[in-house]
Amino acid sequence: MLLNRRQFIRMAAATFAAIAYSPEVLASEGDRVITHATHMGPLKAYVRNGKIVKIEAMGMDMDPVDLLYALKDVTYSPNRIKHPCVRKSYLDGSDKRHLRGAEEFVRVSWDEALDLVAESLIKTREEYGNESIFKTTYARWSHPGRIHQASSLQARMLGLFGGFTDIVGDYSAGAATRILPYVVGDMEVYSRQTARDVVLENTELILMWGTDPFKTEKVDYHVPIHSDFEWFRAMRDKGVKFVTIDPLKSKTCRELGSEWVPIRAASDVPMILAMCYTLYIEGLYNKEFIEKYTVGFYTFLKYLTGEKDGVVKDAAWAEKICGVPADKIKELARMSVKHRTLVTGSWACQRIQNGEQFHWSLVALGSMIGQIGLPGGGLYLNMAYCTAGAPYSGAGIPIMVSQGGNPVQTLIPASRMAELLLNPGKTIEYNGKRLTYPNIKLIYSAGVTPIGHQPDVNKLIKGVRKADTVITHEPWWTPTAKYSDIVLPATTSFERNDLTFGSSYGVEYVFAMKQIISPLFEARNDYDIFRDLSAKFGFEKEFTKGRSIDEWIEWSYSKVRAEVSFADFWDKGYVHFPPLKGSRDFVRHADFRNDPVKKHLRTPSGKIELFSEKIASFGYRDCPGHPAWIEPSEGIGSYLSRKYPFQLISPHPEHRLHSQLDNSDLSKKYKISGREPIHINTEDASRMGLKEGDLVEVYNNRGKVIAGTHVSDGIIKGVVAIEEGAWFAAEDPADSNSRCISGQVNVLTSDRPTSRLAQAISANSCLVAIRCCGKIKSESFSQINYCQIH
Ligand SMILES: Nc1nc2c(c(=O)[nH]1)N[C@H]1C(S)=C(S)[C@@H](COP(=O)(O)OP(=O)(O)OC[C@H]3O[C@@H](n4cnc5c(=O)[nH]c(N)nc54)[C@H](O)[C@@H]3O)O[C@H]1N2
Ligand SMILES: Nc1nc2c(c(=O)[nH]1)N[C@H]1C(S)=C(S)[C@@H](COP(=O)(O)OP(=O)(O)OC[C@H]3O[C@@H](n4cnc5c(=O)[nH]c(N)nc54)[C@H](O)[C@@H]3O)O[C@H]1N2
Ligand SMILES: [Mo]
Repeated sequence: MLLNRRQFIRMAAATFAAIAYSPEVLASEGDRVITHATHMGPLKAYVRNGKIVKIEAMGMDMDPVDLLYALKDVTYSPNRIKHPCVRKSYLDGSDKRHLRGAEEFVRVSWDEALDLVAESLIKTREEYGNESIFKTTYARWSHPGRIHQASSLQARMLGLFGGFTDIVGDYSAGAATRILPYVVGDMEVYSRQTARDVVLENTELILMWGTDPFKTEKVDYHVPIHSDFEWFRAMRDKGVKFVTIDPLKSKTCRELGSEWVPIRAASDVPMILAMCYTLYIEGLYNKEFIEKYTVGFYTFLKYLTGEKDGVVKDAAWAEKICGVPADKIKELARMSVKHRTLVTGSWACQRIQNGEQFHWSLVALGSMIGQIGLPGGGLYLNMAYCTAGAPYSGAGIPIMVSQGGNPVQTLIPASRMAELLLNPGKTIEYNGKRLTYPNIKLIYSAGVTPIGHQPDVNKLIKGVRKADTVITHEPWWTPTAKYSDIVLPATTSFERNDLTFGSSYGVEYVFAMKQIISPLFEARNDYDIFRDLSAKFGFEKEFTKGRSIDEWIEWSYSKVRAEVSFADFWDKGYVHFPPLKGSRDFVRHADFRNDPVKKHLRTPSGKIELFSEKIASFGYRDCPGHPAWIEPSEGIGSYLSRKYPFQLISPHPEHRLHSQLDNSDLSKKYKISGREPIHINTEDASRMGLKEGDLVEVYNNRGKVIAGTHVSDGIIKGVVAIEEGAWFAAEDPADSNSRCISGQVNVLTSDRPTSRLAQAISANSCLVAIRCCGKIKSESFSQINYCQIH
């Protein structure tokens, strides 16, 4: 049945109100209690008459978070996709692809939908080859299970189908993960870090560029048990000094009572270089460390002192760019060598133009301080993600259904989706190689939301509207689903059995993720969808290996080094693993410090490279052979800043997991008149006549969004912040440059890559202006939460 838009909105609003405003139901005796585990924590669900009435954190969760409870209302959200749907003109063959996102959908049967998916894949393969099929998934944030991992299952099916164009690198730390292997022989930002106990015992000072663990460790790539918060509080209580260098006074800064050093966005490199210069000119740096463990210092020094380019990288020079007073920069440099000091930096700081230089500069500073490899000193390049200092259990993790091989070798850097779609045949440089964009004809998303995570949404939509076919598996009518042709309703994690582990680095637990409720409406598991497609293509056996889902789960558990039988594990819902002996004593780089010859780093020289011949040999102007400050084209003082005076950053959302939970009740806690808040400094706001709660239009040459003003002293002047992840909602979906009325920040961000080296996302280098938003088409507001279709 196809409801008209008005009918649907009325119906959806009624259902939503019933769910949203019902008081929290108390557990009663007859309820079934079922355990599950999620990116937000392990939980117990109380089920009455087949419906979840209450979610409770499990006891091992040391600090349960609000996100966990919101999982209940999104399960029953009115914007669940109820049936397989196909965009009208795709189905009738008139192919008005320019109307993607603006046209109604028609409900079809599962058979019809899967036939259409299979036909489009076969047609694309026959006419253009497998390279023309683009799998958009690069991260795995849809759910933490080891079996129902949409991205791996999708790759498994498409690999057997002959392959697909895939993504290389990631969004999280795309620049760092490319440059650090040349510099320290490891991606470093994903590696195990010095054990918490060692830090608690030894560290005196922690310099945190942008790090906000009290926010970002609310979630885990697997299952968080939130044990880091206690560690940070113990350090605070012991008197460890924290310094937070961040345009925003972060949640962590407030929790820990850190010293807040406000800094302009995307300008940490000058500050860090000036600290290096201070250590050099004042003779405070650790010469023995530099001699014994690094190469290239003297080349770097020529740059630092201005011998190379005539610019002395001193604190006065840095202050002009980053806004941190020169005296503060010098004071922090001096302090860093007087104490046992950890240097940390968030990944946000490298999501900027030339973001590679952030981490390279930090390594240079850490080397000059000279405490790398000492207990509680040196670098800690992951302090805010998945508890990288947790003691490790050695349990062995449940194995994942493998994604299998991909016969197509074409890999496109994660940030390049719009460019790829718009410029087939274009060649780009990437990490010492050259890549040519294939001609993408079919876009396939499962467990990911590109119209959400990708920068420059309007440009992306132009690209998406070029493709022949766009397929999406989703539980909800997300923007990515709305801009598709074939939409397949996927089950949520609560509607299927699976297993996983937590925390990511500690592996203290293996969790059963038991099915809590029956699939809602016509939703099906991604696994079953890909299995059925495999059957149509004649490789079902290869896809399933003859296993049912329950058999996969048991097989996966068999790789865990547990003494508990599968049946007992499943019955109890989890197995706990104590830390391995010695894992509480781990010191990052201690072996290298103790024996730099035998335990050399995996760099060409075996040492830390402050000058890299390899990088220099690429000849990239945007990534020279040593750490350097490169004037951004979109930054403070750039030509564009005259027109767009505010720097806009897009931190990760405190009350969402990216876009997930945007449709939950939790959003009422922070949205302003239903829009994403824009954080603006009190003086900036008063100068512009803005007050708390005002709706404004934030705009630049890429797009316009409506946001709700949040006035704050906790943000530096000249910088504004909108958290990433609000669901995109076009004021006029037929217009590909339409204003976004929900405040999706990526309408404003640029898809300019960090540099030729990493080609990574640079979303935090973004300039905008703010003005009155005028009249907003009233009816369109309801699109934010309610899909007007089917
Ligand atoms: N401006 C800006 N943009 C950013 C960032 C930034 O800092 N600034 N950060 C970036 C980073 S680091 C990341 S990792 C990305 C994250 O980008 P994404 O991984 O795309 O973000 P999510 O919103 O988590 O998307 C997961 C999607 O999977 C869906 N889903 C959930 N369960 C299932 C399931 O069982 N099956 C299927 N088929 N789908 C399911 C959810 O509804 C959701 O739409 O965002 C990036 N974007
Ligand atoms: N609640 C929640 N937690 C998450 C996620 C989520 O979506 N929600 N996403 C997860 C994922 S996929 C990732 S990759 C990590 C991301 O982790 P991060 O990249 O560390 O997270 P962000 O929130 O982008 O940034 C952290 C801090 O850096 C600051 N910052 C931004 N730009 C600059 C800058 O130019 N200089 C300085 N000095 N500071 C700056 C921000 O204001 C913020 O306080 O978080 C993970 N944790
Ligand atoms: Mo990420």
